[in-house]
Formats: sequence, structure tokens, C-alpha cells
Amino acid sequence: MSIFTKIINREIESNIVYEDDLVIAFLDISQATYGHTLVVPKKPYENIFELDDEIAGHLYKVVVKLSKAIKKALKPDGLNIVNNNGIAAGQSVFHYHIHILPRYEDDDYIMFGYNHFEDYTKEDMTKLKDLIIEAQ
Ligand code: DGP
Repeated sequence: MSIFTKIINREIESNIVYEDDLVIAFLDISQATYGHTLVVPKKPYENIFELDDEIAGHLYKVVVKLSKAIKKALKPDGLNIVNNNGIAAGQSVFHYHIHILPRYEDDDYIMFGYNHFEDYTKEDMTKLKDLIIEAQ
């Protein structure tokens, strides 16, 4: 049983900010930024690849609703939505969840990616685009 299922079952204490039949949201214990919140389906899908359209749509509605509430309550300077899938992507709890990270001018949260634009030709990009289209 995942740690999030234990939170859903009230076996572990948490600060719950939203709950309905399908989804729960609570403050992330790490508070990477002030107001860092997790939105979690009650059914323990492991990652994004297991989600169906219905839960995906509902989850994102809750993410939007809570982002607006967090903006109103905490007045951050910005906000990131993050979801890690797999160890390589930094996932540590294997029960699907979406991070809402309010951002502040002076916070210490780091999101960084190098720009690899120059590594790819126009043909590389066309091939890449086609690979993704063909897989849908
Ligand atoms: P990720 O690395 O994307 O799998 O994020 C997992 C998050 O879960 C991480 O930011 C810390 C949070 N977390 C882990 N254990 C607990 C817990 O017991 N309570 C709460 N509220 N959050 C937890």
C-alpha cells in the first residue's frame, strides 16, 4: 500500500485541502515552496501511463481549482505544475500525483534544462514530430 493510500485512509496524518470521491489533495510534507500541494487520485495508478481520460480530466480540473485557490490565498509570484513519472524523472512515490508549486521571486526551487536547439536539424525535428504522431 502506498504512503498516499495511507493518507487517504487516515492511517497517516496530513493537511488535506480538498477531497471528493475520486481525488484527494494535501500539503506536501517537503514544502519545496510555501504552499506546495499534491493532487492525488484515490485509485493508486502508478504513473501517467496508467490514467484513463475520465480520471485525467477530473484530476486536472481539481489542479486548476486548487491553483486558483492557492493564488488567492498565498499570492505567489508564479506557479508550476509538476508530475514526475519513473525514477529517471525523479518519482519517489509510485502512486500518481501532481505537484502544485507556488513560486516566489526569492524561493530556492530549481527547474532547469539546457537548450539543445543547435543539436537538431530541421529533418531531425520533422522525424521526431512524425514518430510522436504515428504513436498516437
Ligand atoms: P515525487 O518525487 O514526484 O514522487 O514526489 C513525492 C512527494 O511526496 C515528495 O515531494 C514528498 C511527498 N511525501 C512523501 N511522503 C509524504 C508524507 O508522508 N506526507 C506528505 N504530506 N507528503 C509526502
